[in-house]
Amino acid sequence: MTRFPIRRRVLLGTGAASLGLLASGCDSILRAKQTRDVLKLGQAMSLGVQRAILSSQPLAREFLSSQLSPVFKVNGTRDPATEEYRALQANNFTTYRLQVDGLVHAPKSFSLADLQSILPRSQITRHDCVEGWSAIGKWTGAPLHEVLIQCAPDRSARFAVFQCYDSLRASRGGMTAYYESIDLFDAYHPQTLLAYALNDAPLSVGHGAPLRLRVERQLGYKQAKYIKRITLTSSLAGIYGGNGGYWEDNAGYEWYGGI
Ligand SMILES: Nc1nc2c(c(=O)[nH]1)N[C@H]1C(S)=C(S)[C@@H](COP(=O)(O)O)O[C@H]1N2
Ligand SMILES: [Mo]
Repeated sequence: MTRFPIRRRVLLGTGAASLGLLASGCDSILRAKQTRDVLKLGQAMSLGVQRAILSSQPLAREFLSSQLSPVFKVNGTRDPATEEYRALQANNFTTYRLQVDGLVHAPKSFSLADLQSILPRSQITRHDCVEGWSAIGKWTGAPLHEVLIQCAPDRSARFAVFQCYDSLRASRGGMTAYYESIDLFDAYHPQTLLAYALNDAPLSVGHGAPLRLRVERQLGYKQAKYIKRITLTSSLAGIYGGNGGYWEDNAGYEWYGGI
């Protein structure tokens, strides 16, 4: 969690330094040359900054189709079984809408067809559940960053919070919605998908139909199934138990479920 503000400061610092240099030119030819040099320097610097960031943001390992698990276990909720969910199922999710809101300038809702019209990404990765099992599967979906940029996130946004259709038992008794959250570094990671297919078939109800998260450098419980809504926020305080997820609130799991 402390990583985020530090990286942010580095980026802001670089921008400010380039602007300072740009403002210092005098005669126009000299200024043009300086501008070019500064732009080059800016490019070199941002490449350096990008490298610094990406070096701790590696891609999760990808596998070959020959390595796919013959069976991908279903875990946690197998069927949200609410009236709301049944209604979506009844028409094969054609009335499903993913709501994106919060700290965005253009809140939007997306049908499955909208999401499928975004250039998809497929990847074969290993899912690791804290309960001690793993499975290799091929996921296909819309890169989350492509969806978020359509909604013009505000600069103050730091987290993406995923609200799901299913509810589970709360540690204090009663039921509570499944939800999860990730920071915007993971949200913009190239392998982070809003997945609608597993092993080239539409997601089954067991695996989270119609839409589930794949955030490949984190553990199974972060892979929210049955996504209903994504809200960008600046803080996780005040959302359900305030710890950023169902398991974080109810069983003390780590918010950053790194593998
Ligand atoms: N909405 C929702 N998402 C969820 C869960 C859940 O119960 N509800 N379980 C989590 C856990 S602990 C795991 S291991 C994976 C299981 O995904 P799978 O059923 O596709 O194997 O989903 C995660 N996402
Ligand atoms: Mo899990």
